[in-house]
Amino acid sequence: MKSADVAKAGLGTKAVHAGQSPDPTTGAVMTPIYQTSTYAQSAPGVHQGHEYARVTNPTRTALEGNLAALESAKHGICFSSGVAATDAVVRCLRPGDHILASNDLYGGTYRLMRQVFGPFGIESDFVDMSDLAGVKAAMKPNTKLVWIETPTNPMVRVVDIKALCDIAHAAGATAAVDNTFASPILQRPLEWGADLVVHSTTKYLGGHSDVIGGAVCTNNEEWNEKLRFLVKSSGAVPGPMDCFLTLRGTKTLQIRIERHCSNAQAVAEFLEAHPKVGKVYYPGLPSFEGHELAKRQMDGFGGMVSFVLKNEDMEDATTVMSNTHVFTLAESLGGVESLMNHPASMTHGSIPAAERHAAGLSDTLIRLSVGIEDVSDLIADLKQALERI
Ligand code: P1T
Repeated sequence: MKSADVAKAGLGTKAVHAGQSPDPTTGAVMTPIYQTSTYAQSAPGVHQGHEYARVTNPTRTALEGNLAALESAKHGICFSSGVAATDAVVRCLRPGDHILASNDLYGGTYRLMRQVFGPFGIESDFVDMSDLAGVKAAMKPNTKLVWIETPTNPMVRVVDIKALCDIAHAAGATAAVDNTFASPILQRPLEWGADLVVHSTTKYLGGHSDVIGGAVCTNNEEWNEKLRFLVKSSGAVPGPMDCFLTLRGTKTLQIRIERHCSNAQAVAEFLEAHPKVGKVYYPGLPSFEGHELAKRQMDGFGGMVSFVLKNEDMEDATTVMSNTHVFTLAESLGGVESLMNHPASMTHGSIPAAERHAAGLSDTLIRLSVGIEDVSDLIADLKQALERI
């Protein structure tokens, strides 16, 4: 497709075509894996757009164009992991700057901000971003970055992107949204005023649990330049094979997300009706606090469901987590296969228990990444595991 036509097309079409066209030398329909570290120059400085593969690689360039199109962005910048993408954004701050972040967020993001950047003089505070007055009160004169996750990891809370971006901008801060849980099919934060969208492409974008990657998308020229400078200078780049796998993943993103959403809705409804289950966290449940906001801000409710048992007993929770056969107990999310995770000991173990508890994250919370299998098999699997307690 011509790029002008792709720009006007729907998200499903963009997912398949944006950033790519048949290879001009061979006609290959799929973007080749340009497995090279460097590019020939016919005279010093005379080349075909690529000099050295840390800086650019055609497979990565195709992926960057694809992700930018999906996020309504001019620029996409790819990194070797989601954490590397976050690292690059935070690295653009200076000692003495302050980050205000969500208190319900990926544990690795907390660890990076506090334990890696704290010693370099970058302060960070973590607050409940559904409390807009609390967010305003927590802003400091040196707040340079407001870090938003929605839906949050692991409690799938939905927070108001536009209202939070307005608060950030009124204070002259940059608003970044980690859009990993929603994917651009369900939510495009730049359209709500965010300056930066960050992804762990390891998750829904890659979609098959076979690659680690990250990306930042932006319409802001200054941020694009800063991040590209870091790509070149710090070098946390994905390899061409990883970019190819991610690009192959995004082609089916829209249909996978549809199935993730419908399966997750059914799983959440099953859990909510189950006598042994306590609170179920899923934006698609009318009983869930963020449901109305999710209806306005998102085009679907996503594939992530968390829950606690009614008795909040750790031994019982362990029994459930150790006895599923379709859900695999593992870190990560967003792949075609269903995963189950225990945030307190796995993905969020680096957040001190007191802070986890203050944010409402129970030690017995179980997080599900609902895959695209037959939903009857998923529900039967959870049912038999719950029957063991
Ligand atoms: O794993 P990596 O690609 O580096 O992505 C980090 C990351 C960033 N943002 C969010 C919202 C995430 O959930 C993650 C990674 N999360 C997990 C591995 C997990 O199981 O929650």
